[in-house]
Amino acid sequence: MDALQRHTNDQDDGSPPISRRDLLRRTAANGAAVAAVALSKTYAEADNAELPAKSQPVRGLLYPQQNQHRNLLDLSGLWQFQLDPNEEGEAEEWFRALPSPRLMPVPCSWNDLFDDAHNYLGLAWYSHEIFMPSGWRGHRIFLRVGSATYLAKLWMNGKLLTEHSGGQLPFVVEVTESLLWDQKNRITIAVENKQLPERVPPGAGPGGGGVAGVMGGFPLTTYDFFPYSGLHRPVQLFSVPPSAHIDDVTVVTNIEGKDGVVNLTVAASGQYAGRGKVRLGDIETDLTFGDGTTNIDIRIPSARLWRPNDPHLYPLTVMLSDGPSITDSYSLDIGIRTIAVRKDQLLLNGQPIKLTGFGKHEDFPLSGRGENLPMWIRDYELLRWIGANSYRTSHYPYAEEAMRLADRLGVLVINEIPAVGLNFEDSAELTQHRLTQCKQQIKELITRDKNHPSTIMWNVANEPMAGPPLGAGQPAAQAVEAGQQFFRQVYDETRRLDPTRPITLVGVQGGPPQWHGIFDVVCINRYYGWYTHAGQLDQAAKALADELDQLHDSFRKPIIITEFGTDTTPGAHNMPPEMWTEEYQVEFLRRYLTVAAERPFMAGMHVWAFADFKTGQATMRADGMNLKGVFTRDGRPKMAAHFLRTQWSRK
Ligand code: GCB
Repeated sequence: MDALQRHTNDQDDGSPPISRRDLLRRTAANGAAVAAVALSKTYAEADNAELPAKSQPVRGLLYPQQNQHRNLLDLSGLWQFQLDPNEEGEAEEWFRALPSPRLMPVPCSWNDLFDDAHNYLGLAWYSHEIFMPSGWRGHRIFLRVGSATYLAKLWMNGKLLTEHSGGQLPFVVEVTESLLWDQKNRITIAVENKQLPERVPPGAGPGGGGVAGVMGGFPLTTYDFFPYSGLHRPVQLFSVPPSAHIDDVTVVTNIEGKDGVVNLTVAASGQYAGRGKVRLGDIETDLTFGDGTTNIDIRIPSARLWRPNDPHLYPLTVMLSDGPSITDSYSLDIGIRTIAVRKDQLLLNGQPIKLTGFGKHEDFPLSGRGENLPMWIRDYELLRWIGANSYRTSHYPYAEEAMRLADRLGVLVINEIPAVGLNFEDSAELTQHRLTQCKQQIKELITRDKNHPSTIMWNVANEPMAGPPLGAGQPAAQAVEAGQQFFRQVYDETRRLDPTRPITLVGVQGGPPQWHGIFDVVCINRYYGWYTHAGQLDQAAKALADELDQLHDSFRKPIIITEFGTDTTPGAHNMPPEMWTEEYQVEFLRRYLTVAAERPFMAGMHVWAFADFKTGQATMRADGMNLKGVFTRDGRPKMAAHFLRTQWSRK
């Protein structure tokens, strides 16, 4: 272990170590005044803010659907919108009507549509009127917000109904009693995206809060992607029957010989103790509920297993019944597959699998982080074209439609909570708040995505730190220990919530290796040849190879490189390859793939990144962009994309 640390801390290229924190200090000279103001403002506000430490209840987060028993209204479209920099909206009752609204699409980020909203991270209001036909009367009606980044407060007809914190996961609230029939009803959602130290991801602040401005950027964040804000996923209204309804469905699949065994748990509302049915493919069987739940095993003889080259889905319908009549039903498509770790191998359906693919972002011009179905369809097409079988939802949960598509198209997903920018040198108090939120986020994510066969692993953090990254100093012992205790608890909670999938943590270059010992798979991000060993790919490849061997010796677990890549200006060329050129990106990727191919314990290689993406303005980020994509932001291939295709294409 010591040898490993020593190695990553050595700079054998003769260049001085780069610390991103130092970089901030050096490069933020121009932006220093702005940054200082932003820091003291956000931190002062944080002092007064109510810390969102209380755990929020998670009910079932089933994706809403329409059928004989359920209604569904998608409220996507143009909403009214108003920034509230002075935070006067609540006192002035903007939940009744916005005083001077403009139009804003939902889903969408607010940042790219109006210049005054571009870098805005404060409070903003969304308002929308819907007509409620009395045809829905007699049902229970819920409002579901797919994601509101970061903190949301929701009013219906002027009445505050709920709050939610955490930017990328849905929340649901019952609105039945607040609705007016055959009239217009006003929904108001206040959304706020301050970068506060006690949040996850943490904002930058004096006395704590990650590495302030990882890239020395503006807006100031602890992470390297643009802090897009707003209602990023659809808002939906749905109804369920008034008596009992299906609240949650949990599917766990196993393989016995040639058979698939589907373990099904159904939760119904209100201690339901009646009967039900389940249909899986052409198998139908009765269910008996007690105290609102039922559990059953269903065997599918000679099952067609779900896998990337044949992502077969079986239709599953769960029903509640009252005598011969069905009173509620819910359908989903399930895949029968297993995912496991055996020694240093990752096994899909009992067979070793190697992940090929990328870290991605939800990022596109104008729509920002808003759910963008054309982007998703094109991204999956490009993944198919290039021969990738997987990606990671860096650095937050992605849209539910993206997860549903992954099931259908046979793409494997490492599913990540928004825990990016954690730094265990911060105070114990901040760490405790973040722990509460990480546990809440993993709970909400598992509740939302547990039935997707495409999700093969949970990732609980990206690049947590215990001191400077990239070998710019030894991790601090106390911080390493604080992280150890933190991740032990997050691991145990994740394992309690999902006993089936491997759990991982994505480690930063130069970070403490010990934390990997807690997890099932070792995932690491490495930038030898970019942030260190700049321009020296032979030395970079050697450093990588040595570290991988040491990690394998230490842990004997599967290893995945979840990030490796170089910023590359599209159209920049040079011989011999130099940094920022397309040739350099190709040569860098070639070295890494070669090193991995020589090591049978390598379970996957995810290039950083799938496409160029927007980040804060910074000296190290040309054009406010991270250019490590192998595709441009609009999906045009760089040379590296063609190179990867020759390596990965399914033959
Ligand atoms: C990382 C981060 C990622 C950054 C990337 C980079 O290690 O996980 O969010 O974008 O490095 O390009 O520096």
